[in-house]
Amino acid sequence: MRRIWFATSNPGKLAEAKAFLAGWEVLEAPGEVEEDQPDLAGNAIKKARAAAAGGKVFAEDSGLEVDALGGAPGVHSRRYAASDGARVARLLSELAGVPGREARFRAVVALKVGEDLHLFAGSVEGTIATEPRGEGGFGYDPIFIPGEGDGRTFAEMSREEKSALSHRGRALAALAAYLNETAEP
Ligand code: ITT
Repeated sequence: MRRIWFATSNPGKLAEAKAFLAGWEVLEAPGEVEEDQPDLAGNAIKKARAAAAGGKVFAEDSGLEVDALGGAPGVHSRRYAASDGARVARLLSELAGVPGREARFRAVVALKVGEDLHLFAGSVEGTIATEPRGEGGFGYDPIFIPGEGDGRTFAEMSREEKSALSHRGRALAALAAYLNETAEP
């Protein structure tokens, strides 16, 4: 099977990517870096470059932008608090009493092939729920309601349902199309 490395330490992201890249063996590449770049693309490139893997390797950086908070937590989504539960709690408390709960997830995938880099982006518009709902997914999924869905949060959907609408699903679909077009049989 064709092989590709994913430089991530997030098991939720890895599971989503494996489901997308059918026909590819997706291996987790070790390598933690400081995510100190000003935007998602910069961090994704930094993670892909730092990965201890040869051949094809990709990394992804993602974040949740809340309009009423001026786009926060955005590129700082992981550093917003120490755990998924604490991140969700902080966001809900920042939004208490604030009118307007529009938000979007964004993801940028950086694929490194030798010295070449290719970027694939995806986003999904939605709103922030007033309380967490659902057990699936990870991160902010229990409070994100995609606008193109049926009112359920991402955490109330199956992985397939989430990926059909999500920022990462869109970026991964573009990555998969590129890989399948360019890889040798
Ligand atoms: P890496 O090892 O791949 O860097 P990470 O968890 O550190 O994994 P990021 O630096 O890209 O990932 O941080 C993105 C954060 O944004 C992530 O920890 C979640 O809190 C949140 N996030 C990203 N995508 C999400 C999704 O699909 N659902 C819910 N939360 C998400």
